[in-house]
Amino acid sequence: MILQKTEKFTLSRLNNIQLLRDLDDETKALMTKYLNVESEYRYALREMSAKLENLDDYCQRHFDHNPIHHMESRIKTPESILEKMERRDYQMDFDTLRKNVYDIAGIRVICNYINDIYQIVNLLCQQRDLSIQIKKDYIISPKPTGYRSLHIVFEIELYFNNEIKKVPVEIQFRTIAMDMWASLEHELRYKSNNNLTDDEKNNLKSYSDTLYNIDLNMQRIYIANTVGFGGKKEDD
Ligand code: 0O2
Repeated sequence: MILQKTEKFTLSRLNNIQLLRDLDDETKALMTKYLNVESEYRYALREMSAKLENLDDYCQRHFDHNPIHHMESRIKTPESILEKMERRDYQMDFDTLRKNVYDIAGIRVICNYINDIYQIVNLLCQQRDLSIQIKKDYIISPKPTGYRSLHIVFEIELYFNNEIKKVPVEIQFRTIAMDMWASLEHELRYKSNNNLTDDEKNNLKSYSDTLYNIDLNMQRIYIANTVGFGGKKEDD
């Protein structure tokens, strides 16, 4: 299984009848609405994850190469959604949530090589029920911290009872090296209470550049020795 599910459905325990019984009617209605909205993002996450797994399987069969090393997915917790809405000073209603928060359903796709990332995105773009809503390429233009990843919010069409809904899913694509850097940097920043010294910040940035060069060099070796997906063409 390449999909490591890390979904935490904090509110799912509210499905517990005992808990629901204790709530007043207004809160109960609000919770039910929230769970309904959240379920749409969960369906979208599942469909998107299946598409990615299928693409990886297809590439394995036809090109003898798995572009995806592994995936992680999660539904943003209600606490985290509220924190983001407060931080951005949004109105606290479901309409504003739907229109402004794109990362309620999130997937991190860790690829072997940089080219794998762009090949997978190309293959996804050919699928008619998907469209790109937002694209931020922090691989080509890394953040000042050194953070590298390709962030894409895809809208996926979901079929409900006589209704088609477009639901956003944010995918962060990165290589194994970029993922290693991002998770350690995130932890270091957290441990230092966001108080890393300038030297430490500069070092982290230069480690990110070094890892990027390693990514490029490993990819060169892969291309030189591979025919097919991401490698040399048959007539090269
Ligand atoms: P989580 O739990 O990872 O989702 P915002 O979402 O408001 O923070 P924006 O502009 O919508 O900001 O999104 P952006 O900056 O394109 O991407 C935000 C996510 O990218 C972050 O999610 C991180 O996962 C990752 N990220 C961005 N910059 C850095 C960085 O410098 N270092 C590391 N390690 N990760 C980064 P969240 O919101 O932190 O939470």
